[in-house]
Amino acid sequence: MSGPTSSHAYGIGMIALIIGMSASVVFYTSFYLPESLAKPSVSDHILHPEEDFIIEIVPGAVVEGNPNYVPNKPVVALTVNNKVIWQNNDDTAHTVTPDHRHSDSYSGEFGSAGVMKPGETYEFLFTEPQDVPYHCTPHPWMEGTISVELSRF
Ligand SMILES: [Cu+2]
Repeated sequence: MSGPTSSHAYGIGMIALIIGMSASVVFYTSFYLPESLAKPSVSDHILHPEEDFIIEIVPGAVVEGNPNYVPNKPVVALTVNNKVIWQNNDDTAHTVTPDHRHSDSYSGEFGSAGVMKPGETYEFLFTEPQDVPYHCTPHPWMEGTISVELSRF
């Protein structure tokens, strides 16, 4: 007589186990995961600075000794001009590649993906103070540094 009872208990146990597992999956995907993947909260003024800052890769930049990234060592300020756009005005493809792997905690990895062809741009939103020395992969004599500081106001 104990046969049916124990298999009944076994069935209920299995159902409880399945419900428990589904509940943890739902909890994990809808609460835990989004929380851990969420980007740090950044002030709206930093996400939408007053103006863009343009660094031009000037015509003739490919020739060693010529100016290349212009301006070459600018300082930009958070909330003012922390969105930086590199614009390739040369007739050769170039890159913007950090000297050492570098990332911004909001925007992620810094550096152009592959080359920027003539006329193309690469933009990056800096959200925290940092100094990033960078260069061009095909033309390592092309070097620049971008510095990001807190706004004084
Ligand atoms: Cu180059």
